[in-house]
Amino acid sequence: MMNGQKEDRLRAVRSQLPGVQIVMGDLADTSSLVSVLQQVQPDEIYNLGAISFVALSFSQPELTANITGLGPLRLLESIRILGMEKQVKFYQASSSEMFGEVRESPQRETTPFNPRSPYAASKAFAHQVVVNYREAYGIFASCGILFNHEGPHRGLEFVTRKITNGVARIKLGLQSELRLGNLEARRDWGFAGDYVQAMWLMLQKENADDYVIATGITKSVREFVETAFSCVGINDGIERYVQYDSRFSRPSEVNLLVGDYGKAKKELGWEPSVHFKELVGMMVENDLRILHSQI
Ligand code: G4F
Repeated sequence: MMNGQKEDRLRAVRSQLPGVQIVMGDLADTSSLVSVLQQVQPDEIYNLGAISFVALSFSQPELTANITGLGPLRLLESIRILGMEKQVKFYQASSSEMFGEVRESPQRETTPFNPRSPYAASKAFAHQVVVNYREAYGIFASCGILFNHEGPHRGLEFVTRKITNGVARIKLGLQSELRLGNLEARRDWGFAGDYVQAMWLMLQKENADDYVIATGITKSVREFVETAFSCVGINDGIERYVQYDSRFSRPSEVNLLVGDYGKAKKELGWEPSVHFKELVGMMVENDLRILHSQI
């Protein structure tokens, strides 16, 4: 099942990569996964499929557990059903949300999980299942514990794109306020393109393992908003345009995330290449370009 925005993003990918073929499967249905794997005979599987919007997981916890938690289990079982354990490499998109109310900072591969949402609890379940299938059945299965990764293709429901789109609209006189929830939450924000490179590097290793992928720098939502406004030359944007709206606050919040990517640097030779200001600027520019083309 896909909403319109996701379909648009998939079409955009396909138009940039003409050789890409889209085959439909459903993480809620093992038989469809078995048939996709049979048809495609993949060397590598990257499971990025999930109900990935944390806020939605509070209103649809069972759906989230089914897709985000059980989906990877179904994929791994499909590999086993088909006897592909030695033929395929599996990547699981684990999430920094699993650290939740953090037990140490910065968070690394050994930091205990303390999830704060049905989404995070589902990701923690999936993560442990992947580790178990690696140990129990010898499947080459690696988890990337990815901190927030952003870019022009980010959905509008996530705070970064909501901000850059809102700021661009305000700059062009198309919008007069930006309604947000908690401005004090801190995240470790990196560029999605860098993080995709890390996923690929994990599956090129000789042995499967788990890696934190992050920038090591944490910024608040407030700092993201200020930086986005400053990109369009507005210095008092928060006071002038931002309104608090309790609808965008969560029943339980993750207050601080900051990752230690030391293991990925040492073992994968990976480092982030895009820094915070550049990332925000790239996203604001992209939204301005899109809006200009629509006016
Ligand atoms: O952009 P967010 O919705 O992303 P969140 O919850 O950090 O999760 C993202 O990153 C995870 C990796 O750590 C992924 F696993 C996950 O799938 C997703 O990609 O919210 C970021 C922060 C939160 O603290 C939220 O409470 O922004 C705060 N926030 C404040 N106002 C808002 C808003 N978030 C949203 N979406 N919308 C608001 O208006």
